[in-house]
Amino acid sequence: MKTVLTYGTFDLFHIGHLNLLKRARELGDKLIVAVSTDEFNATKGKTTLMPFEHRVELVRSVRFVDEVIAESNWEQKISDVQQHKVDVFVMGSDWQGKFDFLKPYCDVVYLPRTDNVSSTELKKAIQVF
Ligand code: C2G
Repeated sequence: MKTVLTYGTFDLFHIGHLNLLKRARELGDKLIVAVSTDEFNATKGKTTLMPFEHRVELVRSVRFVDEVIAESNWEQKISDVQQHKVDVFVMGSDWQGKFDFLKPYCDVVYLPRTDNVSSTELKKAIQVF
């Protein structure tokens, strides 16, 4: 059993998120997704249109997501990797190198982002209507 772990906010769940999760899942047999809590986002000065519970439910509904956990701080990744016996940690390429400290614990893979879509762009587009 090869376990993959990734983290994200997943606000306004879109094709870029889906592509990332799909490719992450293809790197193993089980995909765990950590979704950032509203409180953790507040510490990053980040607001989301969707509350944590909605973002969790949307990610959990993706057929190739096996488990969803909460991301409530920056420090939990090593213990998450150890607790869930993670083999592969995956993030989009906008995080290239930022999580290399996990390399002693598991493989670290950065996947190319999907072009021309982001939660920020979608928010701007929605405001126009
Ligand atoms: N992503 C992507 N292509 C896009 C948009 C996002 O591949 N067009 C990827 C990001 O690289 C990330 C994942 O989808 O790996 C989730 O993106 P966000 O919800 O924006 O996550 P972020 O706010 O970067 O939170 O501790 C890490 C943080 O929780 C990451």
